[in-house]
Amino acid sequence: NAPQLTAMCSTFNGLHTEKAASGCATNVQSSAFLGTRLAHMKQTSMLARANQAESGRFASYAPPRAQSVAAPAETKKSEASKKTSTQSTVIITGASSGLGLATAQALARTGEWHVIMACRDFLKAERAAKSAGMPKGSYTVMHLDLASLESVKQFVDNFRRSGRPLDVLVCNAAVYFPTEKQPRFSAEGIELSVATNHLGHFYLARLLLEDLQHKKTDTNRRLIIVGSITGNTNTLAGNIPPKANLGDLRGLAGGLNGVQSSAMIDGGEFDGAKAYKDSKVCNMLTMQEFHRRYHKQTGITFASLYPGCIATTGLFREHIPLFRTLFPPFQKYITKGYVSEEESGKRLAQVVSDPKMTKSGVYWSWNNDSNSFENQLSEEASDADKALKLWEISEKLLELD
Ligand code: NDP
Ligand code: PMR
Repeated sequence: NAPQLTAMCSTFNGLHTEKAASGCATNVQSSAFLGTRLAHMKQTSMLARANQAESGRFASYAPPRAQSVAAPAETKKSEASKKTSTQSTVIITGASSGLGLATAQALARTGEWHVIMACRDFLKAERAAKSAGMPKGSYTVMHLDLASLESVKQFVDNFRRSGRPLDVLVCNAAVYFPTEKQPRFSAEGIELSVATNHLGHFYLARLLLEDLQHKKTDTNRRLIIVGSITGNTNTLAGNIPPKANLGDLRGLAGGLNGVQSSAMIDGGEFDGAKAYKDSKVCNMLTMQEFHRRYHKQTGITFASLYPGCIATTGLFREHIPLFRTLFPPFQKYITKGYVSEEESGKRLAQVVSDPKMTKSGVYWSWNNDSNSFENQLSEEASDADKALKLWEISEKLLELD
C-alpha cells in the first residue's frame, strides 16, 4: 500500500521525499525572452557562450573539439556509399555505455548495421566500442552533446557530411541526478536532465526527421525514443515517490531556467529524481506526438520502450554508494525486474531491426521470458492533449515553430 511504499522507498533511497508543487508563477513573457535568447544562440555559439557568462551560470557546454568530426576514414564518400549498399545506418545517442553500448554491439555484430555512436566523450566511446569487440568499420563515433543545442546542430551537419542515408535514430542518452539539491543547467540555461533527456533529443529528432525521409534505400525507417517504467504511474515502480507529473507544464513554458521560472516542468521545487521521471514522460509523449503527426505521411515507425531494469549502468553513477550496492540485488531477487546490459541491448536492437516490430506508436516491454509485448502507458504518459502542449512549448523554446 502507498504509505508502506513511501516508507520503504525513503529507507532504501535515504534521500527522496515527495515535494509539493509550489506553483511558481511563470508567464509566457519569460518564455518569449528565453526563445529570443535561444534564437541568438543558434546564430553563433560565441554569443551563446557570452550569454552564459552574462547569466553567471556554468553549464556542461563542451566547446567544439577536433574530435567532433567523423573519424577521418569515414569521411570518404566513396567508402560510405560502398558500405551503405549493404548496410543500414543507425544513430544511437549515448552509445558509450549501458543500454546504448549494448545495442550498438548487438547491431554491429550482425554485419548488417553501421552504427553512428553519437557521444559526448569521443575517447570513452572509442574505447567502449573496442572493448565491446565491435568490428572495425562497423561503427563511427561522432561527437554529440545533447546539453548544447549548438552541438546538436553540429552533429547533424557532421552526420550529413558523412554521406550515409539514415535508417534509424535511437534517442537513448540520459542523465539522472537523484541526490542533487540544486539544479544544474545546459548550455542554454535549461535544467540539465530535461534539457538532455527531452529537449536535446527533441531538437535532434526534429532535424533528422528530414534525413529519415530519403529515397536512397528501401528500408523501414524508425525513430525510437527510450522511455521507462518509472515515468508510468500505472505501475508499482512508477508509484515510488517522487512520482512523475508534468502538471500544466508552466515551468517548461517558462524555460526551466530557475530564475524567472521554476527548474521543474510542473513549476514545483527542484527534485532531481522527479526531473528525470518527468523527462521520461516527455520522451514517451513525444514519440506518440511524432506518430500522430508523421507516421501516415512518412511511413516512419515511431516507438518507445522500457528495456527492463538495467541496474548496473552508469545511470546511477550519481546515486549514493549504498543505493548502487543494493539496487542490483534488490531488482534481481526482489522485484525480479532486473535485466543484464546484454539482454537490454538485444531488446532495443529488436526494436531497431526486427521486421515484426514495425508497428508505430507502440511502447514496447518484455515479460520475464523476454517476449516483447505492446505495453499500456499511464494516463499522463498517453494524454494526447498534453503531448500536443509539450510539443508546442518545446518548439517554442527551441524556436522551431
Ligand atoms: P548510462 O549512464 O549507462 O548511459 C547513458 C548514456 O548517455 C551515456 O553514454 C552518457 O554518456 C550519455 N549522455 C549523458 N549525457 C549526455 C549528453 N549531454 N550528450 C550526449 N550523451 C550523453 O545509462 P543507461 O544505459 O541506463 O541509460 C540509457 C537509457 O535507458 C536512458 O534513456 C535511460 O533513461 C533508459 N533506461 C534505463 C534504465 C535502467 O534501469 N538503467 C531503465 C529504463 C530506462 P557518458 O558515457 O559520456 O556519460
Ligand atoms: Mg524501483 C516491480 C517493481 C519495480 C521495478 C520494475 C522497478 C524499476 N522498481 C520497482 C520497485 C521499487 N523500486 C520499490 C518497491 C522501491 C522501494 C524500495 C523502489 C525504489 C527505487 C528507487 C529509490 N527504484 C528506483 C529508485 C531509483 O532511484 C531508480 C529511479 O527511479 O531512477 C529514476 C529506480 C528504478 N526502479 C526501477 C527502475 C527501472 C529504476 C531506474 C531507472 C529508470 O526508470 O530509468
